[in-house]
Amino acid sequence: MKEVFMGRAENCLAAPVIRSLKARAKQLRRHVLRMAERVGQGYVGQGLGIADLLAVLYFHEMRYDATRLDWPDRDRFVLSIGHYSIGLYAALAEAAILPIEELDTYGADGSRLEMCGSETTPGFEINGGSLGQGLPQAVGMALGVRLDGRPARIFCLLSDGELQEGATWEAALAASHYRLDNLFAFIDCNNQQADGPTEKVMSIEPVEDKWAAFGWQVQRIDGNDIASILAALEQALAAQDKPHAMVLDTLMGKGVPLFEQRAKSHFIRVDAAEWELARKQLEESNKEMDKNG
Ligand SMILES: Cc1ncc(C[n+]2csc(CCOP(=O)(O)OP(=O)(O)O)c2C)c(N)n1
Ligand SMILES: [Mg+2]
Repeated sequence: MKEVFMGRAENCLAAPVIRSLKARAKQLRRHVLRMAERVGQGYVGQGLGIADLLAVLYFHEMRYDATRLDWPDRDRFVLSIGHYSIGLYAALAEAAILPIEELDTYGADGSRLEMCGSETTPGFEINGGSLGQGLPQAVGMALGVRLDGRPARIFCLLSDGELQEGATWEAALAASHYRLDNLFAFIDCNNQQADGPTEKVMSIEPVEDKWAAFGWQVQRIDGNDIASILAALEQALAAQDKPHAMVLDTLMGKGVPLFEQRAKSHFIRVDAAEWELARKQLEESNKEMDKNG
């Protein structure tokens, strides 16, 4: 096992890089299904929807040491949306930060893998649960590592629902004021939140214009397309003096049509008989994605 994951191949858009990241994303999705199946429920749609971004960050871009999680120069992944933890557990297990077998304890009493993750879990930088708290903390970290003269970057994942939280925008203002170009915010625009489609609950569009008006470098991409994520990261890394926002259009439940088509997919309960179909559908769509390069 490689101790320090230094990230970034020379030519990041090379076909072998994309192929291997797709294989990682596939594996993350398998872990997500396995975790949720044991408890029969969970934030499955979010885990499946964000697998492509997590594959790129954990297996291409971020620098970290799986054996030394407090390495001061590590890149930080800040999960603002604690309920997306199922996806992060999958990535941490693939990255050898958590034992793979521990995934079987997801959501169980006494487990370190709570449905809404917290910093007592190895690899978690902050506590999750209260929406709108992640970006403010990520701003503090970005400022802190810069003041310490460290090369670390901060990658923060937030949701479209969190754009309805005032604290998110206060943090956005501060980040551009301090020209935090070591800060990368990924906004998962799955157009879903607990009470239904985001556009119906409280519209947040036009999202890019809002981040641009707050002084951020902005891109909007298909968040389920690994090549697009890689290309957007390249552009963000080349842009200086501004924090970077990447607006990701993603599909909740990506890869499992049974879940993609659920009207209310924020927290899903799945009948015991449906899991086999879900697993089958994931393998079929994995094959389809392979065929499409
Ligand atoms: C401050 C705060 N307000 C309300 C909640 C309850 N809550 C939990 S998840 C959620 C939906 C947020 O939207 P989003 O993260 O986009 O949901 P998803 O895409 O996962 O369905 C809400 C309102 C919370 N956890 N924290
Ligand atoms: Mg959402």
